[in-house]
Amino acid sequence: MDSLSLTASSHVLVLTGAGISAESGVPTFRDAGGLWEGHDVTAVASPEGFAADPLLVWRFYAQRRAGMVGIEPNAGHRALAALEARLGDRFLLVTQNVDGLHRAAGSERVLELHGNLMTSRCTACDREPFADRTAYREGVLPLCGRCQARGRDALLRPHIVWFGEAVAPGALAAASRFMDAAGRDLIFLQVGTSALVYPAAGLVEEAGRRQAVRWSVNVERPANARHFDRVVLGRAGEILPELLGVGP
Ligand code: BV8
Repeated sequence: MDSLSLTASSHVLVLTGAGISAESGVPTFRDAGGLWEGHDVTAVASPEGFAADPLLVWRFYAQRRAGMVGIEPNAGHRALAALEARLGDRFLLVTQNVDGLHRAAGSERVLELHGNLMTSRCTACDREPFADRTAYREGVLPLCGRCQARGRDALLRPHIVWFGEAVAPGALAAASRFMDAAGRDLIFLQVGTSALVYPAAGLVEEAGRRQAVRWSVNVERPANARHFDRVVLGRAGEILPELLGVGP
């Protein structure tokens, strides 16, 4: 079985997608039975869709919040947390996932590129995004309490990056700084993503420009497979513990 063969100066940058949460029971987006099935993506994951039908969008995200009850991290999440514990600031995890499972597994050096499912923000005032696990009832349009106190009705929205919206500010810059600091000791590991969404799917190319060793772990070949040195096919929860040398 492969292993990343880490040295005392290896820096590991990881990008994860929905596939790493699949073994925890969280549906992916584009697999059979996935989240996008039966949904027009732009209707539920774009600012235009939210403006046109906020009830539909809140139903989509409320269902996903409700679906997270009882969901636990799996061996794949735990393996990445164990590697971070070993490497410290020579490890950085960028995730496209909004499910919070990396932090639940103990990862701390996590950049949530596409936001967080259990966080809401106001569409009008400058209130900071806030933790919100409420799976709003069907037909309820959540309003901002602070705006209401000022006599205004303003919608809350999920603190999620939708298509056409900029990803989490500073996240890509932080990933680039990490790659700069790694120099020739950079290993890039992509796990559980179809690699169809940018700018996340472009990270491997930036790593390649820095002569990184690039690994992909995925059930199927990702769309950007050509950019990788090693494409390991399989389930993240089974492969990562051994690949990262952290055991089950
Ligand atoms: C932006 C909402 C600009 C969150 C999502 C080039 C550069 C920049 C942008 C673009 C570009 N080209 C096109 C664009 C526009 C667009 C884009 O990429 N479109 C694509 C579809 C062509 N990008 C954007 O709009 C981004 N914004 O760039 O804005 C800008 C700049 C400045 C100012 C203003 C604007 C925003 C992208 C974020 C969009 N939000 N969803 C949510 O609801 O969760 S994207 C959505 O797809 C999710 O966030 C998800 O994270 C993401 C990727 O999906 P995956 O995670 O890969 O999941 P998927 O189901 O596809 O695949 C799962 C994989 O796992 C499969 O391969 C499967 O085989 C595998 N698997 C399954 N089980 C396992 C497994 N692998 C291992 N083990 C298992 N057990």
